[in-house]
Amino acid sequence: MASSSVPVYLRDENLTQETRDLLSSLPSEKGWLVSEMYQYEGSWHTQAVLQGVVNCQKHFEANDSDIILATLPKSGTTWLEALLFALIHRKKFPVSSGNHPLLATNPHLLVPYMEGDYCVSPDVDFSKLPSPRLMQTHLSYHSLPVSIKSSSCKIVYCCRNPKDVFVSLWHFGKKLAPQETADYPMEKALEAFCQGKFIGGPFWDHVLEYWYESRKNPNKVLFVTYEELKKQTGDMVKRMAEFLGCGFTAEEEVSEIVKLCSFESLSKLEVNKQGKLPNGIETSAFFRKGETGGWRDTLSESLADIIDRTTEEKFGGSGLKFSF
Ligand code: PAP
Repeated sequence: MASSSVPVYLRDENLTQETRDLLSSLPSEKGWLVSEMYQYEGSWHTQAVLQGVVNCQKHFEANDSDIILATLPKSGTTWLEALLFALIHRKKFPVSSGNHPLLATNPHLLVPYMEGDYCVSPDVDFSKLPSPRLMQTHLSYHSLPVSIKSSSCKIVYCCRNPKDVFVSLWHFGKKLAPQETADYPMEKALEAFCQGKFIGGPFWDHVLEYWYESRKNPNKVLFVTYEELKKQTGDMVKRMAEFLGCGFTAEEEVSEIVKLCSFESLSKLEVNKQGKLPNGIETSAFFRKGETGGWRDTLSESLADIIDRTTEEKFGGSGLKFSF
């Protein structure tokens, strides 16, 4: 696959014998965007990410002060990385200073992707991160490293309307790997998404598990949605700050953080227009439209209905609803 346009973390290279042995025992499926996906602890991963998941589970040691951002891909990761980074480090990096790290660095480089970093090696050093450490994961709650659950570290979980998640993924895949996705019809990709056979999926199990955990243990897990963040960004930033123990004082302004991290501001920065991540992905791929309900210009009503029906079936009785 050396000539593939698929980025390194989605390719199946540099696997250890231990990973190869594990892979041979797992259910596998041909995936959209990747040649093969494997089901581990209920979720679907590429070979490379699976190696990262296992390394992360074995070697990551959480500190009590750590903050973990958990999301499914395309659910608001980049935005939340920026908002959380800006709010927890606002004393160290004043937003009004004119040289805030977010102005010169893509959020993915300020907030490490845990299982992504562990893909390459079991020896990952997060000790140089500014304190409190902020890291990001796409892992399901039950697959998180034990120390995240046993320590007092906090988890912020963000989910997004599944139709927008699917559409965002669809365009991301097309941009990333035009050759590999060219002959794959949307109907087939959507069917796989609804069956949970998508990288990081199943969508519904991932969301529900964090939803129930947040209700059981509201001091440990804060559950937010992309849609409520869009509607009332300032209030949500304040709520996240309270949850993380660094609430805003009456005099402090939240609006500067909201503005700095907005789609309009971040997407216009040179670093997010022209940059590349070390894994080869162009930073512009993380900024497309940044809207709620944007699925309408890509999904037909009948395809949207399939996702709606699946959502109703899976979320029935949970109290969770998406209005877009
Ligand atoms: P990732 O999980 O692969 O890192 P993630 O950041 O969750 O991706 O998803 C990208 C989506 O968030 C894109 O949505 P779209 O395709 O529907 O447009 C992207 O535009 C959107 N996004 C990125 N930054 C922001 C932001 N600052 N505010 C709102 N939405 C954003």
